[in-house]
Amino acid sequence: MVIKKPRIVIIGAGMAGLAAANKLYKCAASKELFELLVVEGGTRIGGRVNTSEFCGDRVELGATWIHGIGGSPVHQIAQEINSLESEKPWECMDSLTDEPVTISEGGLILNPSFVEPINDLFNKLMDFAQGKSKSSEDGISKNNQISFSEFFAEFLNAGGKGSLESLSLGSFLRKGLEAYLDTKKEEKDEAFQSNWNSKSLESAIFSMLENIQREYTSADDLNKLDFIAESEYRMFPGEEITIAKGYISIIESLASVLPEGVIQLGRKVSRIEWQPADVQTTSGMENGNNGYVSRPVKLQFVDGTSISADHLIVTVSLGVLKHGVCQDSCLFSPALPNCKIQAISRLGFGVVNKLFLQLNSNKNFPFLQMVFHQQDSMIPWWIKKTASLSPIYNKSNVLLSWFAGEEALALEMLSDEEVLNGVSETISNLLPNSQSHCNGTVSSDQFLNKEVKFGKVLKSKWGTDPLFFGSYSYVAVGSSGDDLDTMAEPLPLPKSVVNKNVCPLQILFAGEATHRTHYSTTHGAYFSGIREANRLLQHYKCSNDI
Ligand SMILES: Cc1cc2nc3c(=O)[nH]c(=O)nc-3n(C[C@H](O)[C@H](O)[C@H](O)COP(=O)(O)OP(=O)(O)OC[C@H]3O[C@@H](n4cnc5c(N)ncnc54)[C@H](O)[C@@H]3O)c2cc1C
Ligand SMILES: *[C@@H]1O[C@H](CO)[C@@H](O)[C@H](O)[C@H]1NC(C)=O
Ligand SMILES: *[C@@H]1O[C@H](CO)[C@@H](O)[C@H](O)[C@H]1NC(C)=O
Ligand SMILES: CC(=O)N[C@H]1CO[C@H](CO)[C@@H](O)[C@@H]1O
Repeated sequence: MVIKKPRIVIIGAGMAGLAAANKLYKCAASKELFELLVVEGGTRIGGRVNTSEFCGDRVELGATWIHGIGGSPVHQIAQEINSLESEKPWECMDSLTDEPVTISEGGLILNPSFVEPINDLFNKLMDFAQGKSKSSEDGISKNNQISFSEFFAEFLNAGGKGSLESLSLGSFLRKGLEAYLDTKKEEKDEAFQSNWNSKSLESAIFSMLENIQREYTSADDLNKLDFIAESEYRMFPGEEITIAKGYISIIESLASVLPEGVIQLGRKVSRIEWQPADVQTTSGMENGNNGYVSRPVKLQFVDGTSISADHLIVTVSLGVLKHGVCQDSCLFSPALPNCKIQAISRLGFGVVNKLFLQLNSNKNFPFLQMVFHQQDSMIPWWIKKTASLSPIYNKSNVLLSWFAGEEALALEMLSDEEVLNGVSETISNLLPNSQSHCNGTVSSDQFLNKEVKFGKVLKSKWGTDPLFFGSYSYVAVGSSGDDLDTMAEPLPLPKSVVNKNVCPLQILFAGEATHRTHYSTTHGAYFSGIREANRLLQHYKCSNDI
């Protein structure tokens, strides 16, 4: 009698899928216990990890940073495989340690002493939102005696906003700025050149900082970010660093334990059939005397082929799920339970893209922070919410900018020529006139008044790629951390598995958007993959200590 081993299929060879496969495979007993398969729709492994090369430098088109090295499993792997050093130049962003040069539209170079207080204000507001400082000692500005708790109480009372439930990070930040500017009302509103006065300039610097936050979160508009969830998000302590041998080295390390053939590329799943409690069919579910066990899950691929599985781990992005459950082409049959559909549609999934430019002229391009007019700007709209343009390491001739939201999506549609024209226009607006300095002196003129010429262009395209439909998830106003937990629940939902005939754990969910406190990151994806692997290992009582 032939008893087939349980077959586990994982959809997606990104961080979550490969972490799960690695864990399942490494559990010694599982080699005997399971048949394991990873099906990937793309032609490469890595998913949103996409290390590439540009002008001889190693660059990341997707995941870039290890967000805090203390306790990060990604950092641990990077150390183990010696990935933090490299002969070949990489996107190490050490120029970040240099003082940024902040220039506003029209060519006004801003003295750090002018930028610093706004930076301070912004950081304190963010610390408060993230629950790092609830103490009333932290005034919103050193000079002003407003305490955060007072400010916050006032803020909640104002405008009938009352309930925390619908509070967005964006409106909280803006109120903070208003409160700050109000306390400075007495001071003379100095007029500077290029249609700036101190208030509009402070406000524009604040916007630049908000735009950095848009890139961190992928939220097109900070008013869409849930305020409460902000304090649930966890960061690892310690430095934030990039990976010298590339993020892909982590992925390759996870994949390296899997025997050939386990990962199948170019296998895009078009339909997932499963057997929830209420449409239970009896055919072949019993382990009959013929030894044949029919598997409850069936996968159909775009090329018309199909495969069955006992357990499926779905790691596709929230963007793919949003398309899969809400549009006419339904990925799941029967449809997912309503609570899942609700969570998928409520949670946010935004677009973040990176733009790399080859610099053909002067190699001393600064770490440039760009402050633009909110209205009446001369800058192309898709650049106006970009906060910085900087070399990827000291004196590199590769420059990098990050884009978020609508602007990031627009970037994907632009031709290289349109991108170069827009950036050149912006640079010549900022740089050539930069002789007069707002309140102070300028440290270095070496990069000024020199012609800036660009060569090649490389950009990511996460928004339009149908294997992703975006970059990473965020907790949108109207959703909550509970939705992230709902995302992680296996199917059939445990409460419906009362009937002995229903196969448990048919569809499991991993991926960054299933992690309540580390969503949006590679380590969140990693943890989620391990979590689902453990769920199956426990189910099969496979010893877990490796
Ligand atoms: C521009 C950018 C910058 C980022 N920066 C950072 C950073 O600095 N630090 C950080 O920690 N994180 C960062 N992230 C986030 C990080 O990359 C992701 O959170 C993480 O890689 C997600 O892994 P995952 O396994 O959950 O999903 P994915 O990597 O998306 O893996 C899912 C896989 O499923 C495949 N797939 C999709 N649909 C199908 C289908 N129908 N059939 C078969 N296969 C399918 C996809 O091709 C993909 O390979 C960034 C992401 C982007 C886009
Ligand atoms: C980068 O170069 C500048 C001068 O060109 C130097 O002052 C600075 O220390 C360098 N930074 C690093 C991290 O090497
Ligand atoms: C991944 O990188 C390659 C270049 O190496 C690029 O062509 C591709 O568009 C990138 N994928 C996405 C989604 O940006
Ligand atoms: C040169 C100059 O005017 N410097 C002033 C810049 O602003 C700070 C406070 O914001 C003053 O202390 C400096 O005197």
